[in-house]
Amino acid sequence: MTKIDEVINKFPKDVQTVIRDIWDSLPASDRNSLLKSFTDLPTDKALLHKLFQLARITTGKKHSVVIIGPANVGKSTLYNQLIHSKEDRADVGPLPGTTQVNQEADAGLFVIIDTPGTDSVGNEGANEREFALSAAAASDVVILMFDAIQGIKQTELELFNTIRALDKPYLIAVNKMDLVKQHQNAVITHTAANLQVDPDQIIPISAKDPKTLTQLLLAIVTIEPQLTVALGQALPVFRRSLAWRTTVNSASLAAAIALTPLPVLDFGPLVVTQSLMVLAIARIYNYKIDLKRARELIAAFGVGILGRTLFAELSKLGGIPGWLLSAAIASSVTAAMGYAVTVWFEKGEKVSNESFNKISKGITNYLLGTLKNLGKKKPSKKSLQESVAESLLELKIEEVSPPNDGVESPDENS
Ligand SMILES: Nc1nc2c(ncn2[C@@H]2O[C@H](COP(=O)(O)OP(=O)(O)OP(=O)(O)O)[C@@H](O)[C@H]2O)c(=O)[nH]1
Ligand SMILES: [Mg+2]
Repeated sequence: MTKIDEVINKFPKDVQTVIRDIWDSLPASDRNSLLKSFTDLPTDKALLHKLFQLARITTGKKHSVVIIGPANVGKSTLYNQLIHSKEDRADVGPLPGTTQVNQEADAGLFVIIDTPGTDSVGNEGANEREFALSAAAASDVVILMFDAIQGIKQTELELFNTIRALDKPYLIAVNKMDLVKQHQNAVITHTAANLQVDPDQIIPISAKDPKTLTQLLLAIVTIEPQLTVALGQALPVFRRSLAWRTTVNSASLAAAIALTPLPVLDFGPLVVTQSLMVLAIARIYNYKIDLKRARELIAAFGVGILGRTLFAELSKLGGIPGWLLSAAIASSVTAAMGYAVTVWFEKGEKVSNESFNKISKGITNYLLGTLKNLGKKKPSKKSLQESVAESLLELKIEEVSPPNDGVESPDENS
């Protein structure tokens, strides 16, 4: 344990306990393999922190998401969409005040909490408000819900300010958008103006219709990456986009790692990043694999060799700064890896090595194109990471690799 203590002690005091918790919750076999890789981990704290965040995805630590808002806005309806077991269903009704106490239920790896409306009157109303606000104070993420028709009045504004003062991640959802049809944009603009936030911060939903919840769920993932896995398990229709987001996070981290001038591509931190990505995607698809298996999968695609070949090939062309080349390659092979394991877990098909090489090369070229605007000078890790993430989120894999191209069945070559 000495080595891990050394690593943990590098962090600010207040995050040390969190990291210790995560570490302690990892199975012993994973701890041992990770410990081996720590020998050549970067000493950069931000990168380490990011790695631990990814590691957290692979552990079972439960987070809580609370839904809070005025009475009758549709909180319990949304809650019912997210819970795992029908037995936990909340009562929904047309009259305000249907929910009178907090209720919580399992939604995969995270817990979702439904609360009473915060704007009922009288002693009972005050109690209900208290229940709701204390749940918000105790949870990891707050979904603040308003009603498209009711809009934002003084009480809604006060509630918003109270939640904002908690200083924790929150999302603003406006529900019942189905009722305002052609006025949707106006509702969003008005709500944003009344709350004095950017219209992008307003997430329109119709809690009755699960198809309208993608943006909300992806927003939760963005503020709490640890919840990715949980959402994937709870709601299979979102698995592919969650897996891609996990891939993008890992691939942009890989780019930042590759900025450090070290023998490119198969040194510890990159492999750790890729392994954690594979574990996270496996968890999204409800497969339980260990770190050893994740590494075998990565090795099966020949990621290290491919990276070196690409590097040698592209540096011959000249004109591309070394840092840019290694960042683009580290990132693209990681992204291709994420794509390939997603196909594997989703369809049970192994992308052929030929096709994998083509995809990696395609993404490398794509990134070399989009990252040009960073200039010739080596950027900071943070801005590189952001640019890579932004580019990859816009990437359509089919554009760098034709669909149904070179897919083998898993038993031919596994
Ligand atoms: N049209 C429409 N109606 C909805 C939607 N979501 C919920 N409702 C309706 O709104 C009413 C209130 O829904 P609930 O989920 O009980 O609302 P709540 O916020 O939990 O209400 P309280 O528990 O009283 O605070 C019900 O009649 C729901 O069917 C939606 O997306 N569109
Ligand atoms: Mg309710």
